[in-house]
Amino acid sequence: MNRLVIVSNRLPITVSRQRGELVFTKSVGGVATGLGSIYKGLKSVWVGWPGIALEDVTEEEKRYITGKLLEENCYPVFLTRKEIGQYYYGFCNKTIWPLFHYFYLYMEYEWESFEVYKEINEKFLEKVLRVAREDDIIWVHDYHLMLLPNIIRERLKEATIGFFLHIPFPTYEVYRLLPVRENILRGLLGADLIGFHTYDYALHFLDSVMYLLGYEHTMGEIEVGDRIVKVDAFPMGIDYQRFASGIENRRVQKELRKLRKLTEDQKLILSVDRLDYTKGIIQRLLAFELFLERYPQFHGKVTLIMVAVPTRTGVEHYMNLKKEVEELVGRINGRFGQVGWNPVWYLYRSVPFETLSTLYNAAHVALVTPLRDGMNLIAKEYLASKDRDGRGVLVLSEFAGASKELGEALLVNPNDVVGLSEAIKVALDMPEEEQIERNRTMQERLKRYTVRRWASDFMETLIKVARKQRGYILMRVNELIMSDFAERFSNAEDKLLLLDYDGTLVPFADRPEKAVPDDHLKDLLFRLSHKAKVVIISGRDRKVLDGWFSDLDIGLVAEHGAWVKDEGRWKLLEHVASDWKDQVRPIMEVFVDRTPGSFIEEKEFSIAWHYRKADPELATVRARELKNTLTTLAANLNLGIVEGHKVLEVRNANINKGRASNYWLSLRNWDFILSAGDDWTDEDMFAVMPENAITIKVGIKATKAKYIVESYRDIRNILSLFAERV
Ligand code: GDG
Repeated sequence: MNRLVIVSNRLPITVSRQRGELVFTKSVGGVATGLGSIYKGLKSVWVGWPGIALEDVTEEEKRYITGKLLEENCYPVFLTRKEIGQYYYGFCNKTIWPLFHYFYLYMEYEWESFEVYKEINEKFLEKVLRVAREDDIIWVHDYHLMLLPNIIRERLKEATIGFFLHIPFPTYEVYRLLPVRENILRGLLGADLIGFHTYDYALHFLDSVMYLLGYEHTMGEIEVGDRIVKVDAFPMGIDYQRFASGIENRRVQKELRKLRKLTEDQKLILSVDRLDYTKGIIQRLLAFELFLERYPQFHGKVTLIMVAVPTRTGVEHYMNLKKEVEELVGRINGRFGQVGWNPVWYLYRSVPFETLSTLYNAAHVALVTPLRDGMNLIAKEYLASKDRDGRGVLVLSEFAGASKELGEALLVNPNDVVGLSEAIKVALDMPEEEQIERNRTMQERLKRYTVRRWASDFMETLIKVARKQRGYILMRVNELIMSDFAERFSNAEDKLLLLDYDGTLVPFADRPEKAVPDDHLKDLLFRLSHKAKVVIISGRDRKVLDGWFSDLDIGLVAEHGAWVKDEGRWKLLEHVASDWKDQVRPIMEVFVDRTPGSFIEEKEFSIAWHYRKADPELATVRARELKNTLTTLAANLNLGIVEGHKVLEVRNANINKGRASNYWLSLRNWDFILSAGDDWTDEDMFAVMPENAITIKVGIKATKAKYIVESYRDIRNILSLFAERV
């Protein structure tokens, strides 16, 4: 197995100074807890910030820390106070964090902070370059290091790089507010695989890439220059057994007994989060207050235990939030509290695992109600802790990524304080059988899809993508291969060149009639026509092809093979009907009206709906709709629906470029054959080529061709080499 290099902002171990001494503790937070539980099992090393500022340690201490961390396979990246301020508190947590959680009014942007963000990403790069070996898999995590994949790629062209975002990726309309939106996308696209917690986030990302960089995707694969980048959802799981067996821990049992004694006839509601404005803590408290107001019968009978873990304490919004939360807790306790009963127990600190496990075990209800959350592991950990008897109610925000997997929870809109207060009531009243039934279904899922499974799924996919990438690299035509082609060309007697036109010999134009052959191409074809049989094999109609090429001595194929022009005469390959067009045309016209920018192109034996000028997102949906609408009709009339590059074409099923190619192949005993094309319709041509033919696909896509080139320019280069040969 390859070694894994994990790269994240924080190491799983945090170094701090307590009473003058250096202390090493486990880091809290989703990324550290999630990955921390697996990285030791895998053959892996970890690169990250140890949590202490460079100014706060002496040179000797720095060496000591480095040595200690190395024992745990951790490699520290040290940061100065100023760097932490501008990178971590600045760009990461004042710009990206609020924006990606839809708090765009909280977003502050300073270009200097982004400069420092870049520098820190480069610092991480230096460390990665020192640590990583060839064949390692590099897995970069989260929003602190979004430029890293691409800068690693610039230095290690062939590296296998994965990236996972632990927070939401917002919808394009929100993402586009970011001043450096293109830089971030380009940074991420350096990875081979980009993972998100949910499909929504993945789709938002793909949208942004399409709108801002113009790259389309097919089934989540984006073609970026000469590489493929895969985008997919991998919902992060937890270490299920660790939480399920928490109850077996002696300390947990002891704490549990103590807690039960204290709260004997009470129902306990639990909330645990970092004290962050995205977590919906204020709304939760307001809902609890309203609940107490509406249902006095619960006074003295229910307690909300609220663990709020300190986080980003230097940032203004966090300081304000803390104040607001504390005032609200005070108000609720002052308003409803009685001697011997405080409605809210507020713990502003991080608690040890045993206490967390005790609280999960004791709580009748867990209130997990973030306004936005990438995933939320607390919800999952709570359910796992209830493995033994299945009791307990999870109230979960529909804005947490986890809600996509935990549909049996009581799902709530955390902004609806009234609804939330009612959900608390429903949760407290829920019959035990119902609790168990709901929880068992969710527990089964969590047991299967653990954090280990999540990591192995991600890595497996990453390795697959990287392999495919290597496959493409092997298929790519380089200078050496080109000169071999030229050699074979000049040694042969009877040479056949079957060339698609749009996208293969010329770039795409926004309207088909604009893609007129330029002088250079005409000259090239002219020179080639004296050395080989040149055939343009196109989807265009006879008139257009004649208009462009009738002055050259070359063969033509029009309408994907309906017509062949050999020795100056057009012939039909066989009799084909075209009366079906009257049925298809009106349907397509409706789609033209509904999709601004799209248009119909009618040929003798086919009709095509072009959408390359339409809004890409709308057009993709419409293309799918149109295809569905036409499918039954097509089957009845023996028609084929062909998807080309931003075009949907309907034509007789038995006409295709394969049949047309056969016509030319059978004319002579060719000892050199080259065919080139760029879209689906050309695959029929590749399919009928004899074993010794050179087949070239333009663009990196799945193909039957043997070789790949990046653009029409490469095809012209190859043809020029042929033309120059004596
Ligand atoms: C980010 C995303 C995503 C918390 N307090 C204590 C404690 N924890 C542990 C929990 C849990 C983790 O920290 C918190 O994870 P979350 O998922 O709730 O939230 P974030 O820290 O915001 O994490 C989030 C996550 O990354 C993973 O991708 O789910 O959406 O925001 O594991 O157990 N552990 C202990 N004491 C505490 O006081 N021992």
